[in-house]
Amino acid sequence: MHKYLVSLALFLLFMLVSGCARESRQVDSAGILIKLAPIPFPPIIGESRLVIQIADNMGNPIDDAQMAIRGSMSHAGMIPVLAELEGGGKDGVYDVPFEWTMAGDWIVTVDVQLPDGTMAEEHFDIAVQFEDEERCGNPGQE
Ligand SMILES: [Cu+2]
Repeated sequence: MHKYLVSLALFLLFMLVSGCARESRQVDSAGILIKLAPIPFPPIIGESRLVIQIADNMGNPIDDAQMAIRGSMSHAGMIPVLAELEGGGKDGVYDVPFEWTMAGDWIVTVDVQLPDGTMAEEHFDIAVQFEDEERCGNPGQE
């Protein structure tokens, strides 16, 4: 029952994120499904986590994926933020520490490699909110 609730909560979270992120739920040509949800949501500047869910095209969770995670923004002078896995997945879910260093519109790229060499990549558009800091990027764009 507890496990069911966790799954339900994750499902709702992913639904929530996919409503805001333009490319959050796509199956790529390799047939690997990559979902991503920032916690907390909506994300704010500072230390946070990315909950990443990896499954095959039948929906079976994949726990032994390697991942390279890179967050960037489109403006000049932005230093990309890289994140590392701290172990494997559990039921296909990976919990990755990540720091949002600026507010504004981010693109998080997740590169996945499976033990058999299969590779997949997915991009997620994520809007990070600011607390006290100024919004980065061009204010005239909005
Ligand atoms: Cu920036």
